[in-house]
Amino acid sequence: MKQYKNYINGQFVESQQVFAGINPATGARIADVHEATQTMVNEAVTAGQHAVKRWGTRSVTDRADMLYRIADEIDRRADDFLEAEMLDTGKPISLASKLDIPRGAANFRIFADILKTAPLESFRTELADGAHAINYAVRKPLGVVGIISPWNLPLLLFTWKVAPALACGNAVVAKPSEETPGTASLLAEVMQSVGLPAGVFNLVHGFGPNSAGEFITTHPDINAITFTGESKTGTTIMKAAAEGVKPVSFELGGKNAAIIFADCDFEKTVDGIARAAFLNSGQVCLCSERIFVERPIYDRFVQALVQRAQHIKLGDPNDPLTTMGPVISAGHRDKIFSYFDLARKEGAEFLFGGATPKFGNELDKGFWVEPTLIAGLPDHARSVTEEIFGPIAHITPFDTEQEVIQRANATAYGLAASIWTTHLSKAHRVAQSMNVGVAWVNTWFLRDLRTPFGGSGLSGIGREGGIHSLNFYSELTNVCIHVDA
Ligand code: NAD
Ligand code: 6OD
Repeated sequence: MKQYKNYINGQFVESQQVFAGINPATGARIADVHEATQTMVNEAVTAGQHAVKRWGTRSVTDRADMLYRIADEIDRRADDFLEAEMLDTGKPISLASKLDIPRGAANFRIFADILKTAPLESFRTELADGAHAINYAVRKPLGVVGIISPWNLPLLLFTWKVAPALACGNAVVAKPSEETPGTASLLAEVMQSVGLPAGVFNLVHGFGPNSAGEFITTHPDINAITFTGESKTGTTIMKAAAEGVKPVSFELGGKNAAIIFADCDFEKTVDGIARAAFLNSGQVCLCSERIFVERPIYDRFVQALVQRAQHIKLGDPNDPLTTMGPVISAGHRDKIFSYFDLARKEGAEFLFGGATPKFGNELDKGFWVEPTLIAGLPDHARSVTEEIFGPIAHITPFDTEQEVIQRANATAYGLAASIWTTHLSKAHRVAQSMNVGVAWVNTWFLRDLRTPFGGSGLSGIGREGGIHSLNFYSELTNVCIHVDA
């Protein structure tokens, strides 16, 4: 049985309280996870406070070199990371080997590059007497940053925050989801083996309320909180952060629209939408749960999308031909099925899926949901407005550009949208009218890590990525120097 321990002040720390790590593909117990106590979280914060005094004053070159070493070590241990990620999530090797693990390393490399090349602003102020002032900004660490991440892209989303926080000279106390502790634990081994000073990276395992999550967010000496997860959890964390007026960065839920115009490149669009609806069993915050198709191609598009869904291969995550894994847990599967029931009650037509696949082997004990496509619901139906976060999408026709912009924007979320058309001006017009953090045209989940990423409304607060991450994870001091005439 794997043992996933806490990593505090450079040491792996066991706990008396242990919970089970489960492989969602089979339901089998795969790990003992050592839950951090309040005392352990306090020790992690104290270690961070001491460590940041040295780490935060190291040169940019030194810190960047350390990040490159971390990236290289993740690459060297890619197979270990792959195994841990697949056991924790059940995601197929075809996905984890292409997306999650390479992005884990890339996050460190890219934020090292960004740190070394990011400009700092400088302004010259002309004064009436002929004198002038020179203003320039300097970047300083915030201190100890609390990082809390979800289970859907565990290594990718954990490192997406750890890397820039360390780049900016902070220490971190970081908690992965209780569902997916594996890759974060390996990352702690990487930090130790590359010689990151003790206390700079602290890992604590546990749950949210009355556990490590709450202990981090309510700790008075945590200087900032960065969180990815459900919008409701964001509300709770924001209340805790209000107590110390702490900066927060929130990447939350979505109910994203895909808009398909009749002039799209049909085959590429069907492929793109099948990916946007079902990648990672629909468990990507950016997935398209609302698909709008211009009426002249609606029937043909539905038929083609159903065909693509039929070709999705659920099964053994280690089989390179498998393209879809299970959902994360029995609880999450039940939530998704409760939405299937709701959709039926609301009058949805199930065009495809809606059930549990049968394998006739150990996978039958896992948490599986077929890719599912529904239609026929009004835009205000609960199953069309609430985030389900599973392999399900609702598809509906539209008639005009203005109508679809209004319908796509009629949501409390504002994370992402995709627009599929070959008409250049329409692409720009519609993309710019979306009330979202990211609008893709003729593609989906194509990431350049220098670009702003985040959401509006229930989808979050702030932007990370590139300079935006550096700005969140640093305190800027403006130095203003008077120069006599
Ligand atoms: P979640 O909110 O249940 O849990 C996320 C993390 O928060 C976990 O580590 C959990 O232990 C912790 N947590 C829970 N309650 C807490 C509390 N009271 N105090 C402190 N920590 C607490 O989310 P999840 O189910 O793990 O992830 C799925 C959700 O994440 C979906 O809503 C999805 O859209 C969202 N998500 C958003 C993005 C984005 O970039 N916008 C990315 C990935 C996932
Ligand atoms: O690609 C990223 O940087 C990112 N934050 C992706 C989020 C995916 C949501 O599940």
